[in-house]
Formats: sequence, C-alpha cells, structure tokens
Amino acid sequence: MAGLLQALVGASEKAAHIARLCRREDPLFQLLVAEKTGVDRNRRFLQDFKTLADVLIQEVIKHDLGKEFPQLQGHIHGEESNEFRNGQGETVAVRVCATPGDTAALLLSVLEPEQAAAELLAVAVHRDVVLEDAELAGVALSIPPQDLAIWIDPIDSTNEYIGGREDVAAVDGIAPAGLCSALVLIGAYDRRTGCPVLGVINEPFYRRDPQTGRWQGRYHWGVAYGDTRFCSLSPPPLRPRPCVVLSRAEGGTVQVALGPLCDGHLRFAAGAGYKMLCVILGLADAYVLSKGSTFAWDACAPHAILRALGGGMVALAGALQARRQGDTGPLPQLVYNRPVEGAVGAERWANRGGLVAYVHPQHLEAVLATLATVPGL
Ligand code: 2IP
Ligand code: CA
Repeated sequence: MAGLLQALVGASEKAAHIARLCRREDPLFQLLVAEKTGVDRNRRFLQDFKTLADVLIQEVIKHDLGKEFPQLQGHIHGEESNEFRNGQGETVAVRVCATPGDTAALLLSVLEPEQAAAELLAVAVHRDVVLEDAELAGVALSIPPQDLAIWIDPIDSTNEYIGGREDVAAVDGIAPAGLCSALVLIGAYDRRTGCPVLGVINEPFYRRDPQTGRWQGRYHWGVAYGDTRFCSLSPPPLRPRPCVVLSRAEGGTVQVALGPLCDGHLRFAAGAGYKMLCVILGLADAYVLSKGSTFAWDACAPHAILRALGGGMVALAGALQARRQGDTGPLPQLVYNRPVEGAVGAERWANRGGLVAYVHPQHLEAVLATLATVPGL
C-alpha cells in the first residue's frame, strides 16, 4: 500500500500549491490582505477568506484521498467544518464538485462578486499532481487503509500565513516567525489504537526560487507501522545539551527552568507544526509546551515522522506525574482517536496535558527531570 503514502504526499502538494496561489494571484491575495489590514473585513463574506482557503484545502485533501481510498471515507477529519455562510446569510457546504466549472460556481456563491478568485481556486482544486520522487515511489507498504483514519491541518500557523513576513531572520536555522512557519500537515493513525503511523509535512514557503522569484516548497514524510520505519530524513545526531524550542506564548516558569539545561539554547518559534518540524530536522532537540493549545490535527503528522525517526510525543502533564511517582518505564505516547471527555467543539481534540516532542529519548528524560523539580507544573 505504498499508494496511500504517495497519495498523502500528492494531496499535500496540491494543498501547498493552493496556499501559494492565494498569496501569488492578485484577486486572491487582495482578499487575504483585506483580512490582515481589517479593511473591508467581513463586508463581503460573513466569514473570512483565510477560513475559506483553509476549508477548501481541507476539502480537496478529503476529496482526493476519499476518491482513491474509499475505505477512508468518513474517517478523514480536519480542523475546519465545511459549512460556510455567504454574504446573504445562506449556508454553503464547500466541497469539490464533478467539474472545475461546478466548483467555481459553488465557490462563487460564497465569494460573490469575486469571479476571478473563484475560477483560479477551482482550477487549482482540479489540477492533477504528478510526483517525481523515486525514493517515495520505491516505498512498499502493506497497511490496510480500512484500519486507518486521517487528521488534516490544511494550513498550520494561519496567523503567519496571513502576515506573510519574509524578513524574519532565523536563529541557528529556526525562524522565530514568518511565512516559512505556515505548513500543511496530513497524518494517518490507526483507528483502533490511535497510534500515528504515516505523516507528511509540507512546507509551501520553503524558499524563493532564485531564478523565478516564486516560492518553492518541499515535503517530508515518515512511516512507523509495527516494526516498519521509513523516513525521508535521517535521525539527527545526538547533541550532549538539548536545544529546546518553545512557543512565544510559553510561560516564564518553563523558560526559566529550561534555561540552564539548554545552556542558552532556548529558541522561540510560531506554529505548533513548525516547532515539531524543527525537532524532526534536528534544529531543536525538543519542543516543550505546558498548555493544551495544540490539537490532534497539529500533532498527528509530525508525531508519525518523529516515531519513524525513533522519537515520539508525550503529554507533558502525564509524563511529569509518572516520573514524580518514580515510574521510570516507557511513557504513553499521544493518541489521536480519543476525544477529551465532556469537551465540545475543537476542545474535544485538544492535547490537554501539553506535550514534549523529541527524537532522542535521552532528551525527553533530561527535559522531564528538569521540569519535575518545578512546583506548579
Ligand atoms: C495553531 C498554530 C499556532 C500554535 C497553536 C496551533 O494552529 O500552530 O501558532 O500556537 O498551538 O493550534 P503557537 O504559535 O503559540 O505554538 P492554527 O494556525 O492552525 O490555528
Ligand atoms: Ca493548526
């Protein structure tokens, strides 16, 4: 079933193309800008264009995967609902129609009078993606699709996507903010166990092509199923002192506690997926988050890749409790099939106990040993 991994990568490439298109083509970009500046905001649509781009990308991924793998239909989940309200207050279910013309007409019912924008999007939605990736083509897997379900984050770090900053200087390879932290995340997990098994992270804004000046993307994938491990990347080398990446919104307690462990190598970045990617790429050794501000769709794909590299992702609160109680055994990994009891809406899928993402278990243990001494965590 190498086909499913390739289909996830193909879907992420189409999604990344749409994300780039919305910033490149004027009729679409103006709608994004209206968003950013607040000018005209919500005058034309009752929801924002950013949300439409997100919903549309999610529906394209859902449509393409469901078509190729009917066993997945009804098991492809995402951050967004596809119900959209147009300027007349009518509810429109955004979806991929049979032809580009039909899709354009449906999009126009939300975007009216932006005909050019609706048409540009419809063409991108119906475009065929051809992958030229010999390594990926050579991956042979036998995972029954009917055992899997999918989490999609169509655009993670939407704030940075809208802001579109290109001038943020990276610190040791980690961008503190900016367009490059906007990612497409598609992860597959085992329906029964909730364990993440396939992950794709697409970076639509990896770099500008020096010749054309256009944005170029790149993607990474990983497989962790049973004893099978495949990854487009190699595990980063083990550094003696971990570099830890945190949200800019992370509390002072965590920052102060981790400072000495990192010996000054504490970094800050936007985007949950981007911070996980930094760990995957070895730019950081751990991503620590003390709050429940990430969701299943943020974590599933990066988590599968971390597992493919020999690492993982655990809930911070549960891990600290285990270590404080003297439990030195393996820690339970985050799972993706269990909603938070009693929660409603997006909160059902929040990673409530915070998280630690890592490649090398030694770094996980060093972080936990440090934070376990901090009262109140
Ligand atoms: C967000 C986004 C934010 C992140 C938050 C995610 O997803 O990645 O940047 O917060 O946890 O849920 P932070 O940047 O503080 O890590 P989205 O952009 O898809 O809402
Ligand atoms: Ca997200």
